[in-house]
Amino acid sequence: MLHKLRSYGFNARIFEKAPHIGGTWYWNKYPGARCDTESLQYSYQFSEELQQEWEWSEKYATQPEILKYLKHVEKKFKLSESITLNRTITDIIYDGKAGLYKIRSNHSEEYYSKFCILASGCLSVPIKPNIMGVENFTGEIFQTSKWPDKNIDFNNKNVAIIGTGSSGVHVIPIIAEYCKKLFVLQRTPNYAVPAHNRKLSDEYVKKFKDNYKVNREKAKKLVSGFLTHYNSASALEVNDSELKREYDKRWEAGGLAFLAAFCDITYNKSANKTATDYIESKIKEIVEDQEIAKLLTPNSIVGCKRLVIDSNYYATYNRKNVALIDINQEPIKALTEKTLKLKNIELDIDTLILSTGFDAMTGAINNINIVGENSKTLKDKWSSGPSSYLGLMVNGFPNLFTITGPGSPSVLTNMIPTIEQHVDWIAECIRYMKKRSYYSIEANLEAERSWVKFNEDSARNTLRYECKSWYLGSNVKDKQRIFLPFVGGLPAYIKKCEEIVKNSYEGFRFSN
Ligand code: NA7
Repeated sequence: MLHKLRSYGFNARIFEKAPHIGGTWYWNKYPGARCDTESLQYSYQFSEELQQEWEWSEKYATQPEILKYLKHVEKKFKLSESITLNRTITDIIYDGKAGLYKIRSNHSEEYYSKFCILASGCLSVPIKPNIMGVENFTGEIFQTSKWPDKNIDFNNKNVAIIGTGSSGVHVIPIIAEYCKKLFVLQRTPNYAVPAHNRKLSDEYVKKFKDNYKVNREKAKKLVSGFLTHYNSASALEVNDSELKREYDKRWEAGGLAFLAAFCDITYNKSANKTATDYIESKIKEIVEDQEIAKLLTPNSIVGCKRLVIDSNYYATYNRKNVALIDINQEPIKALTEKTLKLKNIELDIDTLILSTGFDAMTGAINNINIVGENSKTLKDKWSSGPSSYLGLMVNGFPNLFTITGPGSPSVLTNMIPTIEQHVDWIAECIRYMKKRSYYSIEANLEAERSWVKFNEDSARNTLRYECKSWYLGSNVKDKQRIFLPFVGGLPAYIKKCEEIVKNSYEGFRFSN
């Protein structure tokens, strides 16, 4: 965004809470942290030179490699001079008379800006459980989402981990290799399919890079925004051997493309059951102890929660030093100096790891006191659930944009191209305003309401409401249940954004 605005001749500055750039890829530096989207696609496309010169080493990049890439981008485009690190923005207050936002930081600084763009992340506010007696614990507690910048020695340590989402599934097999004993405290099992991560071959990279532009264009026409083969056949129309052949192929290839094995997996319960039956048979096959296999089996809808991409997760439960504990049977009671007390068991532990998720999509925005027209706060406006036109702007908050805000495809798609689409849209909008001497832009209430309703109705036509997930806000106490990302896929969303622009920014109003 900064690079784009600068290239259009605007003044811009980034404020970043962390002491380092990188966002998600700075904070989540736990062992095993890796992207679940292929590295050649999980990267910027705004510069052909950048995408040609950067060399990804693996199919799924590790956190350190992505952070290195982001630092390279920062250096290449000389961004650091316009980035202020270690700044938490506390208030963003609209002054209608001046037509400016007053932006305050935790360093008691005040800045004034005509436009304000929130790029505060979809998964950037971690949540953690309240465990009684936590202050008495003499061991160490780590959160995957706030992992310290140092090597942690797990040798000879008894470790407990809470949370078996993507982060937990990534970190568990790695720590299990080093620690004395690993207790995995599971509340809900997740479906995981293998990553089959590998070094990228020179031939593969060359072929992909030779066709980068074409590949990117093709990806934009797919619902997820990443290039993969979407099978147009229904899971209910093929016979058992065809079904198995397709799932075997997807399992062997690895990755999120498993959900594209058939066109109706995410829409039709019976079709979905063919996929869950397949994964469940794999769990039974991999995990030796069938009682543990049963505990790891979700008996749910695959793709309702985020599908987890794993490396060696299920096989880790065949290790003698790993124990799986169902906290529905054995709820966590308290921490003492050296133990984690469950209902009937006491675990002697040195280290506790929390991988308990995030207040997704609205957490970071709601952490800022954002005040719009008529002194109305965004938090108040969103008290019965977030509403936004396209996940880009909110009525009552002129000149305030969100990148991948609630109501945008964001987390259901390949994040980087999705972010770039927002960046382009916002930059073009500001340039359009400048050319016409418009001072402000604001989303119309009606357009906003109908977009929220459209997304909510669309989500209810899928299987997304069949489970509790952070997509719905159900992992945060008292958070309104609304389907947060746009479910209609990237092509439909891009088309809508383009049509709006063609129709002189339909659904927005400008003023001068
Ligand atoms: P997730 O996917 O939200 O997973 C969090 C996990 O923590 C999940 O298994 C939760 O169980 C569990 N959890 C949360 N709170 C508790 C408490 N209080 N007690 C026990 N267990 C708890 O977060 P991740 O960081 O793994 O992944 C987030 C995204 O990052 C992921 O989807 C990818 O897009 C990358 P629950 O299912 O709520 O019962």
